[in-house]
Amino acid sequence: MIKELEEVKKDFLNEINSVATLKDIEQLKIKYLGRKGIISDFMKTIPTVPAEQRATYGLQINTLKNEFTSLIGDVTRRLSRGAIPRTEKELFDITLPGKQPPLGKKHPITQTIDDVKEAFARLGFDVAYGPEVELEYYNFDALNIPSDHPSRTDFDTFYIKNDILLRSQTSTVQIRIMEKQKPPIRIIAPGRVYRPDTVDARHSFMFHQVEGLLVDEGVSFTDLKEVLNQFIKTYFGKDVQMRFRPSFFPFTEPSAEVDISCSICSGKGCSVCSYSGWVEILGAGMVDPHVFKAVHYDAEKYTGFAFGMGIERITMLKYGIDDIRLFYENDIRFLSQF
Ligand code: 2U9
Repeated sequence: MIKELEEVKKDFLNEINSVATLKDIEQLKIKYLGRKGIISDFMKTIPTVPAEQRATYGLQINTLKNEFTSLIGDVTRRLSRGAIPRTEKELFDITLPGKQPPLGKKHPITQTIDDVKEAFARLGFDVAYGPEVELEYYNFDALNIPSDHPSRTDFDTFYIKNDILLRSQTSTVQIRIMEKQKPPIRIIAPGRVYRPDTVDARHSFMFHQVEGLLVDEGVSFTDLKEVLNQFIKTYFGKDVQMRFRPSFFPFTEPSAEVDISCSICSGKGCSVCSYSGWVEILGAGMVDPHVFKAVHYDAEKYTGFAFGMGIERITMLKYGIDDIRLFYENDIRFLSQF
């Protein structure tokens, strides 16, 4: 190869090695391969070369042109893939279709809490919250739970120290509200509660509850029944039936456990309802006068009702979920179905 062509090749290689953007490579291409570029200038000198050297000379220029074209192609592709930063203008292609960001959604437990809040908001209930680390007084004493009650032992309650524990029910919130406010009271208290149960398909050491409390003059058991009836119809559907069974809780008197017709088999009988057609969904009753005494309410003047239910439980019944652990495993395949 003649000396001038070797010089050109050396310059070209130096320059292409320091190229950083697509703009640089475009300029390099114009400089060497453009219509008025260096290679083109060499082409124009072919007729001036003696006839016997002309073919070799032409071939050398052409080889060089092919080499430059190929190298420019390589670097252009590398820069387009983003191996070397490109300018913002080069990155932005208005004609490309937009990217769909992956959209998250609410956890089914959060969704149920929202549904319950909405159902009770229609009936005039406010929402109240309180601490998960509680005093024994709010979790037991104020709720008329006797000092020898089995739920107070460390088989049923997580103690942090002496009289400080992880709340095992959200009733603590209602006591705290009643301490601060006079009737009328109409609240629901959703939140996490803790019990040292062995984890299985139906139990967890932490779950969610929502409890409700209504206190006013002249509140009767009939009011309780109709409030729960309204809630059940809103949450589970219009065709769901409700039934009350007598029960006992230290904080309500009289007390009841409430069943609904099985939402999985519509009461015909299935494994969820143990072929009885009914499933228990909550407990309820009229607030025991001892509880009113603890918060200095006049039990002669005021009456009230309270109820409590497990959020996981009602969610499982509504959607036919057979294992509580699914709520806590963060498996997107499960969570994305709701
Ligand atoms: C105050 C007075 C009374 C709340 C109530 C129940 C009945 C009940 C359980 C349902 C399933 C707990 O999650 S669960 O295991 N709850 O059966 N809860 S009455 O009674 C109250 C609350 C607050 C001041």
